[in-house]
Amino acid sequence: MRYICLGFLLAFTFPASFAQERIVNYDEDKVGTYTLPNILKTEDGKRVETVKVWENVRRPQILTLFENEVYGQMPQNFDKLEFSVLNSNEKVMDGKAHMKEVQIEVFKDQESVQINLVLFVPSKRKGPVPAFLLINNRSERNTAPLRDTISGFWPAEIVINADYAVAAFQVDDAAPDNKDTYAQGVLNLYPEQLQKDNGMKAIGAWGWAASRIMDYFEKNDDIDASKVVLVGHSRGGKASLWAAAEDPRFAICVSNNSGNTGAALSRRWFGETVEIINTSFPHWFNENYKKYNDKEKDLPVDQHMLIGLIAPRPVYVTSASLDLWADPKGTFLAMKEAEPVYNLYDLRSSLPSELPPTNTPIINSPMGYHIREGKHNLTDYDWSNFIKFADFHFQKSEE
Ligand code: GTR
Repeated sequence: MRYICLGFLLAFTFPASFAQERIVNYDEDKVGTYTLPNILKTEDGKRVETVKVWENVRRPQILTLFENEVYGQMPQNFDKLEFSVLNSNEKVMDGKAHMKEVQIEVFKDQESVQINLVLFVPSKRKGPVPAFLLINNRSERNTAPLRDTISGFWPAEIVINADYAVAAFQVDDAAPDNKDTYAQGVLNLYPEQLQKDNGMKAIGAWGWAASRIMDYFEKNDDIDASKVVLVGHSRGGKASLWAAAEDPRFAICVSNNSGNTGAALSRRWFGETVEIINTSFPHWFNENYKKYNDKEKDLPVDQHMLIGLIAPRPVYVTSASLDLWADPKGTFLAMKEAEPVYNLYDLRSSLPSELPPTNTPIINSPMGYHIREGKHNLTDYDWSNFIKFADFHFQKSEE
């Protein structure tokens, strides 16, 4: 194996099981050179110069590559959707918000799956409001409807004070985050996916669930479904990118500290690698993706192309300075490499040419980014920038 040692970092930056078995590269000098697949060249070798060719030819090619080789298919057929309000309280957060717990049940053939949504809507709204939706990959305590726990992972009060609705669902409702049980959820509706090398797995199921919540938002008069910001952290941030790539109804995508097979370039081979992620989490990506273990250079895509699939919609990506496992530099470079797609739409990003200093967010731009000082996490600081980014884009579009 070709792992390189930087011993003292290992104990702090990646899971202990891997520290014992594998050595990970954290040395910028060892990254070497790599060639990314050309985001603007069609499979028959033509350069993409117009939005039309991008949307009709290249974008579908890239989406299919990600489905077949990385995240799996995302079937959208089902028999019916039912929404039930399980709990509602019109006066929470000192009267500032209306809380609802909603169960979204999706039926197909003889099966169904239930996705539970926690939703707060600002009381002083005059009409439908824009909303933030978090894919919650951590404990449900972070999204407590009673607000008996308050954490930076989902600071609902801050979002309500900024006049947005704020919602969250727990990934386990869609696919338990476990290699033995991930199929007990959305995949009950699509058992054939389990037989395919390009079949959906957990991250695809989480993205699918986000789309069903969008179906609900479209029917909810309190929510402006044309202004929904999808947020995910880490493995949830991989899912937010994938969901926004698959479902153009998400107006803005936020991917926080998403790292390998999220917003970071795989070919840099810095921090977590494709082999490591596929070995630790065999239930996240499709079977075909395992062909690329230790063979990143054979991938027909890299992660800048996932970001490019979100264009022309605004995308906000973050890193944390101590989170080398998720490769901050490779994350920023993936954003830069996706810029040409935004340029096709005449959208110019304000991203600098090099990784910006910590805590200097780039907000007024179709592609936003910050590297927060500190460790791998989702915090009030991150959310305050997501809100600024949404304010910038939503207010601008109303002018
Ligand atoms: C790590 C994993 C990362 C990231 C992270 C998380 O163990 O290696 O890819 O997703 O978990 O979700 O916090």
